[in-house]
Amino acid sequence: MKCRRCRQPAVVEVRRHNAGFCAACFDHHIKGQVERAIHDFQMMAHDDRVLVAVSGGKDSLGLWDLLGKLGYDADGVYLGLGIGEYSDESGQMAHAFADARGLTLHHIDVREQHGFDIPTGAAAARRAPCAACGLSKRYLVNKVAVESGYSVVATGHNLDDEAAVLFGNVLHWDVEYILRQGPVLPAEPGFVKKVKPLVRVGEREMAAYCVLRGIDYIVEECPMVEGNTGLRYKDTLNALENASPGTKAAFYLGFLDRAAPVLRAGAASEGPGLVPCSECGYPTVAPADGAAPVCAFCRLQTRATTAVPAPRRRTGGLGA
Ligand code: Q46
Ligand code: ZN
Repeated sequence: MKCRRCRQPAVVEVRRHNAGFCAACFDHHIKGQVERAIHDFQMMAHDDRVLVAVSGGKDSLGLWDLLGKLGYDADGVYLGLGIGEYSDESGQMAHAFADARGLTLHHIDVREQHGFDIPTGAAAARRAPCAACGLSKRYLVNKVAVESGYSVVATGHNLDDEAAVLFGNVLHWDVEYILRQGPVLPAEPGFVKKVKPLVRVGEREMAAYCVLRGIDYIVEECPMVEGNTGLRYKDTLNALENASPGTKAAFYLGFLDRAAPVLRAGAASEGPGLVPCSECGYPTVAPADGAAPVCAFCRLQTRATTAVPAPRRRTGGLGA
């Protein structure tokens, strides 16, 4: 197979585009997809201060690399979730990437700073680990962004991730989530703008991008992902994609282009009113019963720390 752009031998095949690329032209292709997403959805400008949520995986490290190449002023934030060796290794990957390039990486150790880690905290609070983890990540990354003056938070959600989430939301007709699903969440008081510049790039493409760029990333999945329904949706979409390349992009990008505007036009314009959390001051939904408002993270932290035994010794050596 020859490179679509320069006719040299191809090293990567992108079936969705029915094309092969040599290493240099693949790099050009991925950069173009990210630039197009940033432009089409008005994600950020060159005078924005961008904070990349870095997990040590291919998507977030590849994204950080791409934003730098595209000339954006982007720092990173890594959250130590306390998920055993997975966290130790992913933290090392994130720090090695930042150190090699002289980039700024904020490091938040959830246990040291908030008194619980995800496995024990989720169990103590009787929450599914991924639910406790997801809400902690959203809260803590936003907190770092607000407190350090960033104007945009960028996450490494790719086309496969977003298509799987949309698929799940459609299967259950979770209209509220469908209305909020998009590559940009605008800023609101207490919340920094959130963007997903990889929505036009598939998971395999990001892995190939990192390999060709020599970016070391953690290949192992988080051990807590097992049983996560999102994985089943990804498997189903992969089967459809294998039979008919381009299905995922048609589903998700078609939703953004044609379905989302119609749904939003027909939706009630106002979301629930937000009030400051009585414990941390960040916005949260006002309780209907008139009780003191407490945000989901503060509730989780209280329940997790009340029942958690003495802190476990950390095995990694990644201080702030
Ligand atoms: S890190 Fe956290 Fe993921 Fe692990 S516990 Fe679940 S949500 S699977 S991206
Ligand atoms: Zn709070």
